[in-house]
Amino acid sequence: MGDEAPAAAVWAYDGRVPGPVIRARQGEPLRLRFENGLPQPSTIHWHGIRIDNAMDGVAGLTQDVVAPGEAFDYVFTPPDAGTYWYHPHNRSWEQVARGLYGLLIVEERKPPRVDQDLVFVADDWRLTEDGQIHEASLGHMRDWSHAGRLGNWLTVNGVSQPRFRVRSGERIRLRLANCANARVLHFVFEDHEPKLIALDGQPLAAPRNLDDGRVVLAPGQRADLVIDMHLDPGAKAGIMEVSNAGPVEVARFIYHASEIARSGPQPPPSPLPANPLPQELDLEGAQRVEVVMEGGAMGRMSGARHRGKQLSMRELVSAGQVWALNGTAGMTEKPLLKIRRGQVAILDLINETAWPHAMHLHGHHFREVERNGQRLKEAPWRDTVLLDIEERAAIAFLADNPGKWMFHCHMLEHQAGGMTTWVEVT
Ligand SMILES: [Cu+2]
Repeated sequence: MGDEAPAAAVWAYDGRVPGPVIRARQGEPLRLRFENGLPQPSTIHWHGIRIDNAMDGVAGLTQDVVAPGEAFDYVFTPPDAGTYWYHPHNRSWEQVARGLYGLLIVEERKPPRVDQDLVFVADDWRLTEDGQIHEASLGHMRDWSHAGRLGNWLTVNGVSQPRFRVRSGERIRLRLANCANARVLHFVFEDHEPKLIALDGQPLAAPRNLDDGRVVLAPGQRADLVIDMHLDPGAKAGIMEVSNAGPVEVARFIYHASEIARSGPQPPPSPLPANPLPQELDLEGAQRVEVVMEGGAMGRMSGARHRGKQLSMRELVSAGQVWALNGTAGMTEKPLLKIRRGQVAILDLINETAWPHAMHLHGHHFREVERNGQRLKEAPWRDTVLLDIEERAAIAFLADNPGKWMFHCHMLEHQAGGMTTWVEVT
């Protein structure tokens, strides 16, 4: 990757990719007007916000599409502080690929003290040789039935290899988000030891070191880090993406040549203030449902229901459907789970496919309570969970937000290709 790539023609919020960083305050109403200047209907989904259902932005489930030339007012009060993001929830596989996404930061009432609060919004673009969005492959079934639309050009904050200017001795907060359609990103920080303080917007009980020295983000996931810039003035250090054969530098810290913010080590970072999530989940009394994930290339699926009809694999493919949850491709009339408000739900996710998937629940955060048969205790709160090939995970959440909530793969081609369902909290 060089710096010479021409700017690609994109679809953008307020003319920018990523869209503007929206800063909100925890517990204070936010009012946003979406005016659709696209050639297609769209909506905006506020990913990770435990939002009023009517504001969740899911075309066909929580609202009608916003036609070209029309507008929609999103008004909601974010209950949780943290790092969230927004993107269309109509033809997301195309609209996100074209550049429609941005960060939504909900500030803590008492933010932790850092010298810089920086964003790191990653994307994986598929570009043509002359640096334009590869349009011919949008909607390509081969992508849909395999890993999704993987790109050939990684950007951070909309550019290739941005420089983050820092001073020796500074403490920074770095908010990472994976806004790629389908690629799972693995970041490694040269010569620095980040502490993880939040995942998917939700604070960890205690800051901790990175597992295997890397941040792994599936599409849709976020991580907040605190990094102490302990190198000498004039130093440089790369941030590498290492999911491919060799590491690729995607961004770089550049230390000021002479300025020193402070010298000597700093005390370890404190945990972020907790958000108003449940203290405990009563798993004994939970309503439990299996979610069998099937389909895709090299899968065992021979057919599935789609729009009320049992279809063969061939018929499914011609309907653009290649994945299924519990034997159904695409949305069902009835929810996967109907649950009374205040009850705990457990979803047993069983990945019977030859591909990883990033399952995203709307309107709630959940805790993973089992992974491949192993019980987990006090796992971090998340809104998106990555399951590797043939993995199983059980996730639990308190169904405290009434409405109709999507549950789908956030590899956007998998979602569009059938891996989508919903739960209803009554
Ligand atoms: Cu998937």
